[in-house]
Amino acid sequence: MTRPLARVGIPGVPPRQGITCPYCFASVAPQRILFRCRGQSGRRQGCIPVLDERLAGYTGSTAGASLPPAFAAPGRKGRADCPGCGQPTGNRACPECHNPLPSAYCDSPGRIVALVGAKNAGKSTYIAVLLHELMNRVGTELDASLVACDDRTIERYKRDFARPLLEERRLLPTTPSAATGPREPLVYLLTRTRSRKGRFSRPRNDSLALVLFDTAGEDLRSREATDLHLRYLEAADAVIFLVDPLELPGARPGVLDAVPGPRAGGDDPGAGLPGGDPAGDPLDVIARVTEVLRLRHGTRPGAPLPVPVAVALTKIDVLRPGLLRQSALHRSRSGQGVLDLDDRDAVNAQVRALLHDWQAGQLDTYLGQQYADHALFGLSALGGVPEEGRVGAGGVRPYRAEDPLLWLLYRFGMLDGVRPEGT
Ligand SMILES: Nc1nc2c(ncn2[C@@H]2O[C@H](COP(=O)(O)OP(=O)(O)O)[C@@H](O)[C@H]2O)c(=O)[nH]1
Ligand SMILES: [Mg+2]
Ligand SMILES: [Zn+2]
Ligand SMILES: [Zn+2]
Repeated sequence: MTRPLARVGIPGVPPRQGITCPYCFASVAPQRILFRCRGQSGRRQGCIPVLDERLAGYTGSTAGASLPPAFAAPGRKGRADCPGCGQPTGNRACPECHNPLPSAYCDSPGRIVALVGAKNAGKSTYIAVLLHELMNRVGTELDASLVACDDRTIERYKRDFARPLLEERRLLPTTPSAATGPREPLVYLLTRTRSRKGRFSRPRNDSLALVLFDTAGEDLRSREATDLHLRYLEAADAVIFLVDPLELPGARPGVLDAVPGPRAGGDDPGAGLPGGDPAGDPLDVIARVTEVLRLRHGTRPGAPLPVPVAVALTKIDVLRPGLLRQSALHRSRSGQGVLDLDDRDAVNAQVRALLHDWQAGQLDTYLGQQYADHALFGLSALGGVPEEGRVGAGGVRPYRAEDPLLWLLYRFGMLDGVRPEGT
């Protein structure tokens, strides 16, 4: 049976109207987006920095919140003159939280991709590796740039993700719950320039806002999940859902002997207990996310949600080699800057078969009932089983980590799909 995702030329998901701030998720009409003075620099005249209380309120700190003033103005072609100093500026800011909005994001409504998963599913590790891949190998392959939208994102990515995991090869610490500290997303803009067919067409830039919350599992569990997390999910145009195969009891026989049981040795009180923590059950977490998405889309209970969902089994390096040998998941992607739809179908079918073998077919059935479009993936961020809190001897060797994102780019019309066999 052909699933919708396998068809070439399916219409893309329609873009939303107006702009959703990727920091506070307010929906903002384009004419309400603020400008921010560029300030003084070298010989350029401009306003001096002052504390931006709105921004400080959002970040929970005055550090980095002293900036030249933000102001409302009609603007022309994305520019306006600062009422304070008279200098022109093209810098934009959200009228609600005063975070910077990249002008490319203001020009073409970007899409927001949200990443979710239970505690220990591998989110932090995946974020570290996916961003690194997009900034390097995959970015080159796609001819795409990945740019952090603010300085805090740059600093936090380095300090909390790249340096410990990729440089020092230490596993990342458990993400604290949002209740214990302010959490804000890492916000990136992924931009691809694509030439268009036709004599008079100019190349077009397509951009995607990658908004990555390293959500602690508890934040999705509790009914009183923080407001920001709910808005994050409600605003999502697509969801990447990470599932740890070690949380699926039926998968145990397929797991290498060297790999400890669910959450063994972790700081979770339920660590190592058979069945782990019921609230971390992947189907439960997906169901909670689905409830939130239904609030926004207001669809009838039975009607499928239009949000594309990529569901990825993480840590597939823990599976016995025999399980993957000569299979789609064992092959590498061709890496041609396109989505290979034959490969996509094969991986989707294999992951579906694995889920059914593991008595987790319900997961697939549920997704099929709830979402108009879901796709299954298998990936490994580390590429090998970690040992004693550290990345394995070979270093970080991600495997198919970018696949879910490539599929979403394809669904958004930002990446071509091909069938190499020419069917
Ligand atoms: N074998 C293997 N283990 C992984 C991989 N990614 C994460 N892990 C393990 O899963 C644990 C939890 O990962 P983490 O990213 O902190 O999960 P989070 O709670 O969802 O943010 C890590 O400490 C690693 O032990 C992977 O690609 N392969
Ligand atoms: Mg984490
Ligand atoms: Zn000024
Ligand atoms: Zn905002």
